[in-house]
Amino acid sequence: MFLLGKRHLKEVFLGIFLLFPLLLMGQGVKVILDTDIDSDVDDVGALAMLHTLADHGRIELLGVVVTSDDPYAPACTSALNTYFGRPGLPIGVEPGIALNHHSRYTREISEEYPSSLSDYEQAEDAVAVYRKLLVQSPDSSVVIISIGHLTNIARLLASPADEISPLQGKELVARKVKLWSCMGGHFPEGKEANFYRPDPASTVNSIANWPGKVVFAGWEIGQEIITGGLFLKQYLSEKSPVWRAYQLYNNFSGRQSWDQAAVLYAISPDYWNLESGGRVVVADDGSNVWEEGEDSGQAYLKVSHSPEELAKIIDALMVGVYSEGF
Ligand SMILES: [Ca+2]
Repeated sequence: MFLLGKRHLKEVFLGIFLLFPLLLMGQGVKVILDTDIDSDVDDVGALAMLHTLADHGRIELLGVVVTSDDPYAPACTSALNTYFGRPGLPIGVEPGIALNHHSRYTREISEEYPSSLSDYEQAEDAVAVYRKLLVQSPDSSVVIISIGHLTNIARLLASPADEISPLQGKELVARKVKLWSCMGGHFPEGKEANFYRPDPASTVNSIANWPGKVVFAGWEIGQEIITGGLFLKQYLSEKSPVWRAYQLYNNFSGRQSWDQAAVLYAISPDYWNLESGGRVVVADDGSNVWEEGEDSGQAYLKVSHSPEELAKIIDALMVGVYSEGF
């Protein structure tokens, strides 16, 4: 397969497309990504998918909230956005926190590629970015995809009325957001990093105060979907920062797709079944359990397609191949 040319690549993918029905959730859905783009590389894959989807009009990428204490994470994000032709995309951070470099790729990406942010302090407050992007959007039009810990979502929900909007954060979310697709938790019960590290109180607060629909892509979903391996190495330009990030991370050994699952669900919900009728209960240590009961607006993903099939779609979107059948 890896000896095929790019023309043959498209034929391979056309074969995949026929396996799937049209699963359009509506063109041009407005997306805000909230990412801890630092310790793992699946955040890079998720952001690459969103740029591919935006390039084809499937989504409108409004901005990226960087929920990370890595000093190079915002500039790395900006470098990726710049590479994909969106240098002016708003980027928010949590201001004033202690920074700690712990990534295998953020520094390199931020130094080797042009970006419109030079350092962490140059980025706007994530709460202001969230509030501005929500205010500018029609009611019930925004999908928030979170693929990191929930510090900035908790800050948004707790934010007071200000010069951006007379609405308090929770009211603003209730009015503007139609879906929160959250990579987090382990279902039906367990302990997963986005929920417990480093800020489990934000998980408890975010989930308790979220006023709308939330769907969790638990650890067990992305764990089985391996992407970013030799396929990406072969079919992505070596000049791409996505290629470079995966090279630096594990030299194309393949990686789980926890974050990309939350992206794929947000645009094509029919790739999974939903378990609803109940709610997630998060303990103070960030561990979680699904408690069956009345519909709460919460649900979690359950497998309905093979991980290998989903991996092909995710890999395709990560290297820029798109079909409306996705
Ligand atoms: Ca992540």
